[in-house]
Amino acid sequence: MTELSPTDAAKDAAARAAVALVQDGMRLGLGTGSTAVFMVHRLAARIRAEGLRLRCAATSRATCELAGRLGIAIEELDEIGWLDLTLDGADEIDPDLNLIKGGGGAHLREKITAAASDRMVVVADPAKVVEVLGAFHLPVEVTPFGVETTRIHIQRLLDAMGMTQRPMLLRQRDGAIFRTDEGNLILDLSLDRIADPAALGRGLNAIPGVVEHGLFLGMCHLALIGSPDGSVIEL
Ligand code: ABF
Repeated sequence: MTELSPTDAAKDAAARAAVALVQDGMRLGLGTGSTAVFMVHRLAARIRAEGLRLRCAATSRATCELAGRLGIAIEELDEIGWLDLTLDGADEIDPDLNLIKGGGGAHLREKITAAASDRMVVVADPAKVVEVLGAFHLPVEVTPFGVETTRIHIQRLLDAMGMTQRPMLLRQRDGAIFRTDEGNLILDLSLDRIADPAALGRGLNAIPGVVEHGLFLGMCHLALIGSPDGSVIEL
């Protein structure tokens, strides 16, 4: 195995600790992102070594394809119905285990999957741990229909909350407009500091055209923070 960078070693340590929570017969939600990639690899190794019998749902096409390549059978969430445990990454984790997720544009399926789970465990490197959410951009998934009016509604909400800034349409590296797995668009909010995440979440949820946002409040039961030396801190 090639030498991992300190950040990747931390991600892999968190992923290994999360996979150790998996018990034979569990119904699992598999997250998205680079830390989740380490988790899927570690899970595949355990399945091969121990013959674990699991039912797994993926939170994105990318995770579904990776799991398939590694021999993990993936089912639709609706085929499984309910999950015992979802293992996923995050962009920011605050002291109350509130999260910003969705940097990869997968937060709608991630939130549906986490909400259909008895437990949600997040895996991350130390850079994700923050005192206050907001330094990482907050993605808001919106319908293509009426996106400009939805942007106006969001701007008015932010103005009212003293967080004036212009939501930006997420684009791919080639400049094309990013589309989520559902074909929706992402408006990114660079808020720097979110003093009241619950109020912002309620405000966004009330805007027609907003499909889902990347604030995961009160959903995470445990955060596993890996270190480059292979140790893991539980939050
Ligand atoms: C996914 O993983 C996203 O919701 C989140 O933005 C991302 C974190 O990515 P990484 O693990 O690559 O830092 O769960």
